Amino acid sequence: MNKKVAIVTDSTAYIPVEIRKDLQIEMVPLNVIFGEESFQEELDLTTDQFYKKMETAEELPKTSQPAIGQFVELFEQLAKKGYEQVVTIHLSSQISGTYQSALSAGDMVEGIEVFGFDTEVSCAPQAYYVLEAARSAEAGADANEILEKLAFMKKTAKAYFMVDNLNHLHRGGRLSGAQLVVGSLLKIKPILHFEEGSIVPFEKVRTEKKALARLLELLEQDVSQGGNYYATVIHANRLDGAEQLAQTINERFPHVEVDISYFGPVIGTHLGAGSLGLSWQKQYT
Ligand code: MYR
Repeated sequence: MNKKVAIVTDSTAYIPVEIRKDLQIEMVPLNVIFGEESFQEELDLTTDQFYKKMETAEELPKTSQPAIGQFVELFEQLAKKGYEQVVTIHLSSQISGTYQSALSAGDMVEGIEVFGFDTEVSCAPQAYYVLEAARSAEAGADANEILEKLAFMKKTAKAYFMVDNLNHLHRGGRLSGAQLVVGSLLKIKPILHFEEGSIVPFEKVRTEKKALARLLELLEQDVSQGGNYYATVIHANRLDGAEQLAQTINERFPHVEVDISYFGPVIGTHLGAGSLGLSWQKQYT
C-alpha cells in the first residue's frame, strides 16, 4: 500500500501559487524586514512591491527564516489530513537556518515522518526538485524513492548568477571567501555559484557581456553531451535582460526548454536589483 506523502518547500523556490495549488505543494514563507515592519514574502509582499520599496527605503532590508512553529503547525495539519510522510525541500542550509528549522519541527511532531532535502541552492533550481518531488508523490512514490530521485538530479543541476555589485551579499554575510572583499573594491563582476551549499566565485569576469557569453558556453558544454535539458533565466527586477537572455538561449539551443523566473524579496535582499541567474537541469523520464 502506497504511503500518503506531502511535499513542503519554502518561499524561496518562487513557485507560482497556481502551480503549488495544482500539485498540492505546501509553502512556508521566509520574511523580509524593513525597519520595524516584517513581511512574509509571497503572502504579504509581492516581488514588485519589494523592489519599489527597496528604491525608497531609508534602511536596507534584512531577512529571517520561518519560525519553527510554522513548520510544526503545518506538519500537524498534514498528519491530521492523513499524510504519513513529508518531504520538506529547502534552500541551502549553508545560507539559511530554514532547513534546520524544518528538521527540528519534524522531530517535534508525532504521527508523521518528516524527511528533509537540502537543495544546496535556492530559487528556480530549488523549484526543479520540488516539482519533481510533487509529481513523484502524485504518482505514488514514497519518501525514500523521492529522495533517491532528488539526489540523482543533484548530479546534473547547475546554477550560476551575477550581481550588479557584491555589497548586498557581503553585507548579509552570505559570501564565502575573503578574496571577494577585494573583488568588490576592484568592481569585478564575478560569476557566482554554489559549492557544497555555500556561495563562492566561479570565475572572475570583468564585464557582464563576457559573463553571459561564458554562461552560454557552460550550458553548451552540458547540452552537447546529449539528453534533454530545461533551463531557467532568473532576474531581480530586470525582466528585459531576462527576456533577452532567454531569447538567445532559444535561438542557440532550440531543443532546450527555457523559462523565466525571479529573485523574490528574500533573495533580492541579498543580491540586489539587476542580478541575473541561469540554471539548468537534465531531464530524466
Ligand atoms: C534567511 O534569512 O534565512 C534567508 C537568507 C537567504 C540568503 C540568500 C543568499 C543569496 C542566494 C542566491 C541564490 C541564487 C540561486 C540561483
